[in-house]
Amino acid sequence: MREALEKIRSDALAAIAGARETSELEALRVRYSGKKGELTAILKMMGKLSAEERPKMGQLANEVRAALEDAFQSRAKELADRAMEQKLRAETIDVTVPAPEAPVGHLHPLTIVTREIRSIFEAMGFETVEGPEVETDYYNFEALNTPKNHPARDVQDTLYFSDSMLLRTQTSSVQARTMENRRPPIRIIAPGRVYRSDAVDATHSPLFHQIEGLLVDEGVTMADLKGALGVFAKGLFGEQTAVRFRPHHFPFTEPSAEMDVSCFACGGKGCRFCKGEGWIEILGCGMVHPNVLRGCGIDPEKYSGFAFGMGVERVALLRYKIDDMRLLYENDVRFLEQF
Ligand code: 2NM
Repeated sequence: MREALEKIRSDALAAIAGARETSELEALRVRYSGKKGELTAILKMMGKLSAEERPKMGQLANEVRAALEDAFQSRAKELADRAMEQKLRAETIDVTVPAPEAPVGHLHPLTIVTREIRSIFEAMGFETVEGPEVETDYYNFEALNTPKNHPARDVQDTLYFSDSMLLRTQTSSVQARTMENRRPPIRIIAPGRVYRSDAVDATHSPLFHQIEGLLVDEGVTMADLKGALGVFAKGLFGEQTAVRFRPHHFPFTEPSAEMDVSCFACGGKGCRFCKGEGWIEILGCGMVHPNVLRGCGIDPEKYSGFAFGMGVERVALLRYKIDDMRLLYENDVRFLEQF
């Protein structure tokens, strides 16, 4: 029996030390220490021993059982530790790895330019107002001193729904509505979509965007117009920008002018960009016609004002040196993601 116990001890300890899995270890426990295990079988035979042998064998058997129990426990702990270590290693997260870059959208160049122009005028105290794109003949033309026979009213240029309803051709209609509803001082800009009966090409589109501005108060003169628009030009194209005004004609302003800015590509020397001129036309402007003020309920004897209007597409094309307006409407991501 001694040999049998010793053999169980050395076999079991070796097997336990070699167990690679918890399940393997559990099988060994059943094999040696389980109810029908090898060690258990020997313990059951104790009763058959002589009174002299029994205590010695009993002691040895207890030693073996305790040794196996220890070995099972420490091996089980080793295996559990190793499994945990492997799991941790497999699940390690390197928090210093840079996250994959999320794709971000881009502002449309027209949005960028519109916001820039708005913020320059808002810094000068102008408030942004909006109005309907489907307009009446009255606000789009009549209130703006544009007579019935004026060429701008021609169906060649204007998109009509009926004799009296149309798609606005300019955002001045918003300003006529504002003058009717408010008393001076008035300082507003009106950005928005406008429509013309034009075919699409590199510089034309039946839908485009305008920003028009209006300032009405007592004692407003052409000097105020030149000052405000000079500040605007420097704000948009840089401090070195010079402006010049050329006489022009609009039905809603008198006198009227077009404003040029010194070429921001060559600084005024003349280049491919300004076609050798040194100047680039940027907007139309003028002193609000007394008929317009009167028609909107503002006394032209007491008040005067200046107004201006510009195409946002034109400014964006110049600003970003884009040579075809259609690029602004195609929404090709390869174009848009450059802004
Ligand atoms: C322009 C050029 C000159 C203009 C006039 C008005 C109003 F409503 F006050 F009469 N708003 N905008 C104006 C003046 C617009 O665009 C080229």
